[in-house]
Amino acid sequence: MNPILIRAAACVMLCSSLALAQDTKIPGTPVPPHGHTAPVAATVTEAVTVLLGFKNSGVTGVVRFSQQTDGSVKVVVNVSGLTPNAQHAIHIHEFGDVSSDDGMSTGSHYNPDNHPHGKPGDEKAHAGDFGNLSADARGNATLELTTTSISVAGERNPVIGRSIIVHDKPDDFGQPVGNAGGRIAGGVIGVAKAK
Ligand SMILES: [Cu+2]
Ligand SMILES: [Zn+2]
Repeated sequence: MNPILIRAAACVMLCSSLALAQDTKIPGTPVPPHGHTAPVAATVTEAVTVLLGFKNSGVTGVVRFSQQTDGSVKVVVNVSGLTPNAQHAIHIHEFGDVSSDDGMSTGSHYNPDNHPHGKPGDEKAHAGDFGNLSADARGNATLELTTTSISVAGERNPVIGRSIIVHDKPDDFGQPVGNAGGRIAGGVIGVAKAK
């Protein structure tokens, strides 16, 4: 079925349910305007991920995404509980499903452009390739990057509803997914309050 027909069908269903709602309204209750509004996601410009450890790894963190007016996205990562003085791969994974305790239910790297694995700034890389976190002597790491490979919730590779995964080992940028070992923390990318 073509997308326009699907939208038309959805409109018919929505409009008829609104008509029903109007028929049965309590007298004096305001009726919402009967029109089309922009999808909620289009208005979302901030997102957040709370990272929790898999298998009691003790790794926790927060990742914040801010849609910039030039179309890029600023990403700020703060993670603790990592192996001190070590590098840990960090990626956006394709599914926002962190239900398995090994993180495997989040699938592979978020790759809507069907590119090979790479690192931030590469001409062709997975949209979710964020490279590595560098943990300090206390096991804390911060990372800031600005990327045009994604949008928060726009047309270009939206990340809302996907997930962030932190790995046990460094990303060596080898194919197909960087040889980064197990998944030690993860979280879903959710809608955050607008600034
Ligand atoms: Cu990964
Ligand atoms: Zn990748």
